[in-house]
Amino acid sequence: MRKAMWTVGLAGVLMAPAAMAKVCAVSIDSTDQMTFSRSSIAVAGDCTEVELTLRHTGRMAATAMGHNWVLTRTADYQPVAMLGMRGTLADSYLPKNDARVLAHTPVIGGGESTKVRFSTRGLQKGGAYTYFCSFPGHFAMMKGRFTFG
Ligand SMILES: [Cu+2]
Repeated sequence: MRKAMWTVGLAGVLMAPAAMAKVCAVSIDSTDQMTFSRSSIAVAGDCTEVELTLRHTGRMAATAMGHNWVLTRTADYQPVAMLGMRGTLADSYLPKNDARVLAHTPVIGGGESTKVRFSTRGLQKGGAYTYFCSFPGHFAMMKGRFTFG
């Protein structure tokens, strides 16, 4: 009897973190016209993780009109994008191991889709964030405001 009660109690404790986790799905499209389908993404403050899906609805190859989705603080967006221009396709046109890159997908071409899942733990509620495409030359047109909370 005592053992059975202990088991029930432990199960309750183990389930608690799972009950609090909330994965919020967001999606955005990108095109052969060098555009994103939306200019802002808002994630609710109770989301513990974000699962972002990026689709490329065009037909052009990743080497010619590749797109990715990169999240940084708004203050970091231009410096990171500038460094990305010197990067390679294999590195998703991003500086390696740069903590300013909060989340990113790989670069995809027309007809492809990709996902990135990231924790909101490092995000500040009400902070200023920008998402953009780091393919060289795209960041000025392909960007948007990301808000959390
Ligand atoms: Cu792009």
